[in-house]
Amino acid sequence: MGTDDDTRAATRSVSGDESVRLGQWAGGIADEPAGVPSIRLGRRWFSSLWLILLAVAGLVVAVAVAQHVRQYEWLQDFIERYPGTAATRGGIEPGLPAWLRWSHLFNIVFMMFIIRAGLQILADHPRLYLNAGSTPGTAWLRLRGPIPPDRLDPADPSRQWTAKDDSVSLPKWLGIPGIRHTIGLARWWHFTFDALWLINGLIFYVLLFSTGQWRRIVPQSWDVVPNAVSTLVQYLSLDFPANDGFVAYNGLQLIAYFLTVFVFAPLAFVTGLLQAPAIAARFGLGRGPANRQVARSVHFLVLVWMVFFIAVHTVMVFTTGLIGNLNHIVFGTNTNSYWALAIYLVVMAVIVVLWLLASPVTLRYPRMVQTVGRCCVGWIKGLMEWLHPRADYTDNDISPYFWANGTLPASQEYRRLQAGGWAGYRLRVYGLVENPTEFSYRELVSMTKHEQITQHYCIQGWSGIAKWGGVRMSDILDFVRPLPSARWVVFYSMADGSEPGGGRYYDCHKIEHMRHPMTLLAYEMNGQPLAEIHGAPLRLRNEVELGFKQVKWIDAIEFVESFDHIGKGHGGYNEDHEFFGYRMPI
Ligand SMILES: Nc1nc2c(c(=O)[nH]1)N[C@H]1C(S)=C(S)[C@@H](COP(=O)(O)O)O[C@H]1N2
Ligand SMILES: [Mo]
Repeated sequence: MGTDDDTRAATRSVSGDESVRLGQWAGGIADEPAGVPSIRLGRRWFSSLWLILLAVAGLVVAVAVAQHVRQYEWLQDFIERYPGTAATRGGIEPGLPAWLRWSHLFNIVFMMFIIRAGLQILADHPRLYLNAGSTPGTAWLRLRGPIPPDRLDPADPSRQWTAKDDSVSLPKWLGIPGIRHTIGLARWWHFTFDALWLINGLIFYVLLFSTGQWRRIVPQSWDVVPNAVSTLVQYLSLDFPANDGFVAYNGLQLIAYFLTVFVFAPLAFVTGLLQAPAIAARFGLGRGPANRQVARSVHFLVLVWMVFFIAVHTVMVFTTGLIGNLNHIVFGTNTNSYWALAIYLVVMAVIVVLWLLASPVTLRYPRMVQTVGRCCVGWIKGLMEWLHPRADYTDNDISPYFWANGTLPASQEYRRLQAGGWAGYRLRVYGLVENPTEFSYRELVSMTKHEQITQHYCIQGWSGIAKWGGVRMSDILDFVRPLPSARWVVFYSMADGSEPGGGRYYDCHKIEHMRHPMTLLAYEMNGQPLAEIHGAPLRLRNEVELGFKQVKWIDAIEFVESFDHIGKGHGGYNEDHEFFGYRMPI
């Protein structure tokens, strides 16, 4: 094979205008719009539109029933006894303080970006499961039709249905930035605004409890339940209870706010983290009830609640005295000024403009989105890279099907080596090492073999558990002896990345990770020689990082001080071309 400089030159490609263009993006992948979500009941799939129909029908029936029963005296007695808002509620200053009103405004803006980018992330693997292996055919929700069953045979690599084939696009006004397989960009939006939302939430919690305002949204006695039932009946019978929101919330509001602030918001945070390879590998949460696919499903259900909450909340603001309500949230006073409406309309106009700008700006300036995102949250992700993985899976956990991803090697050279049973294969290890070495396949296989059962976490959302067998990177390091100046380890693939002319696939890893006993150059998967689709003859396992960093079809390994001069200098092929981050423990 070629020289070191050849390998590097092959990863380089021209930059210049880097805007995302449909038709060229992600290797010219054709558009595949998301469908309306469908939900599986047993063996049949139902469009979620039925849920909307059911909800409307249910609401109409509920109104009829509520209006009917409201004529009964026992119910009128009940409502009189529990009017909706508990009478004895001391300790709350009436009105909403300024910090609360600002926090509410920031929350709207942050959540708008979080939700839209979150949908884009879902669209990159548009199926939700409960099992850790993301087994085809076991999804409970999906945004597109079934996977073509004739494309699930790993022995037929060029016809394999990859996770990338499975991704779908969203309308640009809905997802950020809408186009298919833009998860790298969507994640910067999602995580950056997550961080802002968490800071906002933390300040909100602290001020809530230090000012006594918590009493507004934390139920303090069980009479909140009958009061909530009473409120619900009053609303449904279309004879609304008095809006006393300036002073205290009714039972239904109290429960809804409490759940949103103290149950669903923390749940969103926890289920987000549970999807991270570093967290799951550290705390052994990869299988069982907290596995990534359950976390992803619950994360999605939190989104459904949030959207439902926002919709109902907005309808109630409009139908229970709009001007008064707007005065509460804009000025914090119990007044009826039209200025509140004017300010509300201006703020909403700004929000609409931000909404409409998000996708076009992202598509036009993707590198800026990556850079800003990396500054805001890259370093937080970097902290998680210090977690140590552990493997506590058993053979029983191994996934029956393991999704595949990536662009297969296309060179004659690869075919020749493959046909020769890898007899001619050489792994070149070079760069900042005392002892640059070429390892033959035979030599690698004759070194001490290690096996581990671990879980793979693709950035797109799927996961899978497999047993990997191979050589520890630490053994390779002992052999080649890195120099103190070596800080990064670059894995070059024999395969190109997805972009035509984009050059060789590669990725950089921290040298600290290479010493970990679970960092492996794997040549076996589930007790069999590695299949072509999964990276034969050699692929990397670094158990704290996402799937795209596990370079397949490894050609060479280079030790460097910095990766600025490699490819476009962002730390890997997908970092260069799809604007991923190079620190990806989450
Ligand atoms: N050379 C190369 N390695 C690659 C890729 C690729 O496109 N080219 N894709 C990565 C991605 S995105 C994932 S999720 C894993 C998938 O590994 P698998 O096909 O064995 O599941 O390989 C990674 N390694
Ligand atoms: Mo991936």
